[in-house]
Amino acid sequence: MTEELAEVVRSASRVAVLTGAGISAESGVPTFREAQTGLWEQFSAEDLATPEAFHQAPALVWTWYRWRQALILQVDPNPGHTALARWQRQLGAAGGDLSITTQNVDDLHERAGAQVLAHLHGSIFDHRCAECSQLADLPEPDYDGLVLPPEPTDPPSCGECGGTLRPGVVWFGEMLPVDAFDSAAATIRSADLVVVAGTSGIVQPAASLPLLALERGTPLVEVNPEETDISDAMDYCLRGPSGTMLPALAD
Ligand code: BJW
Repeated sequence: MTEELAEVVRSASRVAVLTGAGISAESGVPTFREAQTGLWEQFSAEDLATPEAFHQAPALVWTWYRWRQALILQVDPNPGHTALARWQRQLGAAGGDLSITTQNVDDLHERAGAQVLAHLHGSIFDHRCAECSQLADLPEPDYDGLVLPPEPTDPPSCGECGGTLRPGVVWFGEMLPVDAFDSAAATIRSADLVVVAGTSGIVQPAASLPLLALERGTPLVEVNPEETDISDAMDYCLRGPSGTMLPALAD
């Protein structure tokens, strides 16, 4: 990290962070656009995360989400998550603020001790009826997400209307939760530093959020081992894994 960036970070008291799948990669959660393994290697995540896929093959899509839940439950936050949680506490104690907006449906920021302002694409642990939208509590999956690919099983039925339960995530073609998106946009507009970590910057409208920083010339930092679709807009690019780069940035 350059001395110039270190000074930008030292002088920032309102920091807005946008995270994506890459921040959970070092915990063992596959990113969205990498090839899948095992039972799932014949499918792309992009093809499974759609209302059309759920309509055509509900058992397959449901079981994929239950398998991912099981996997997430078995992994731990990594140093990238804990660095953000620490930075959030430190800024908060000093009268500043660090907001975390994530595209991830996992709960690893929360388990690292951070407060998340917005889960733009929902939570993999929420469930609701695909027909009447009634929320439903379900037990955790009872198989090993790291090892055993289960046989596809049908999604359960809604206790209210008998409709089909679905994961509480945002699929392609669906609207993001408006409140979550608006809060994220507001914190980016009022930030004095914006950090974008572990996202390919491909999926809209989340990918456009950091670009709101350009309105006021707020410094933008990208943390990603690879160049992304939004790298050109960045003032600083830290090319490396977030488990190494975020502690270096925050501490
Ligand atoms: C590391 C690392 C390490 C690796 N450290 N980094 C133009 C304008 C507006 C909308 C559209 C548009 N064109 C098309 C659209 C529609 C669509 C869209 O954006 N499609 C694109 C494919 C082009 N968007 C939508 O449909 C959204 N809704 C919407 O726009 O509503 C209005 C509308 C309705 C109808 C028609 C048109 C508009 C909804 C998007 C919902 C996205 N949902 C998913 C699934 C969530 C549930 C689930 O998890 O199953 O969200 S898709 C998937 O992508 C998931 C992710 O949150 C999201 C973003 O992915 P992310 O996080 O960036 O991950 P990856 O895998 O792409 O990248 C990982 C990165 O990590 C890489 O860069 C690595 O290098 C890096 N990395 N290791 C740091 N150790």
